[in-house]
Amino acid sequence: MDPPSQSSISQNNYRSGFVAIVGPPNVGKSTLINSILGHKIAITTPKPQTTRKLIRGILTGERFQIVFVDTPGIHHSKKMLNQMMVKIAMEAINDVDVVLFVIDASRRDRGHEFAILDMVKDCGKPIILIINKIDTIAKENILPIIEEANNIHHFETIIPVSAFYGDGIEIIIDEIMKHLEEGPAYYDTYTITDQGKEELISEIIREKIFLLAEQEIPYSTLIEINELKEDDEKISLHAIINVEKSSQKGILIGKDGRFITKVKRMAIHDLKNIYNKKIEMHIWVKVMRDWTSDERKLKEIGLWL
Ligand SMILES: Nc1nc2c(ncn2[C@@H]2O[C@H](COP(=O)(O)OP(=O)(O)O)[C@@H](O)[C@H]2O)c(=O)[nH]1
Ligand SMILES: [Mg+2]
Repeated sequence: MDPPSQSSISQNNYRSGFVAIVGPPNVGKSTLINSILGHKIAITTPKPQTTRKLIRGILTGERFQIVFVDTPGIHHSKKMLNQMMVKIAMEAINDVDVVLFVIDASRRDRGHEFAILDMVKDCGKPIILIINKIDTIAKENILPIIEEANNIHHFETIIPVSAFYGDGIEIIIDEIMKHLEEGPAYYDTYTITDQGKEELISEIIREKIFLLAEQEIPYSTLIEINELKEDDEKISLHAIINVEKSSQKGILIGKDGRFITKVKRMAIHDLKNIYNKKIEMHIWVKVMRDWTSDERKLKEIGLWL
């Protein structure tokens, strides 16, 4: 069957809108967008401040299109790069119809999460509270979290989910639908993300560095993809991994290049699955001194508002 044309789907009560996924770092925002879409478009790691930019994921149904926006975690930080990431997340709220505020059920203390909510709650948009990671707690402990949340803010609704296991995801979609107005499809029906291939590939490499490297190294990496070539069977590319200091460069390459080889192997493994093609990757590690506190550099790479 041919896909419906743009003009035919914008008629007949077709609904569409934008939804921001916001919250503190590490609560599972990126896992949630991947779970909703059924595709990995955003990287996820056990470490905070993984997501740097806005990532759009598009869910298209028979009669609707929802554009989800994954955002960097909102937190307090003195670092210039982190402050920019928070600003990017806060600004994203202005452009959406619905906000999903995500918290982590496994945390014992809600104080921090509710302090972040305080920064968001007067945005004038309907806010749906998502209590994520319910797989990590006993069922009877969910209700007290809901009660606590109800005392803090009047949410449109509160939905307990496990983004990791895909529990509760359909309920989120149903709730969002209640807030969507009639509107056109903004993206063609087969698009699932607005990220270019270069962006997604550099994110996958960054994810592997987050998973393998210690401490500040993943936060100091900036990846550029060059010479991307693709045919029916193969994708080939050059990746430049920039770090802030030469000591970091040494660690990232590793003894006899072992560390970087592992990063490369893991990234290739994922990319093969994503694109169903052979991947040929050349990696270089370079030093771009102190780029995370360099206004000019941040502007150049679009991490500046
Ligand atoms: N147990 C469990 N872990 C989760 C769930 N959702 C996310 N995580 C984990 O929480 C960590 C942070 O997830 P991520 O999506 O990167 O969080 P973000 O910083 O809010 O985008 C990762 O290790 C995820 O695997 C969930 O529903 N259950
Ligand atoms: Mg994230």
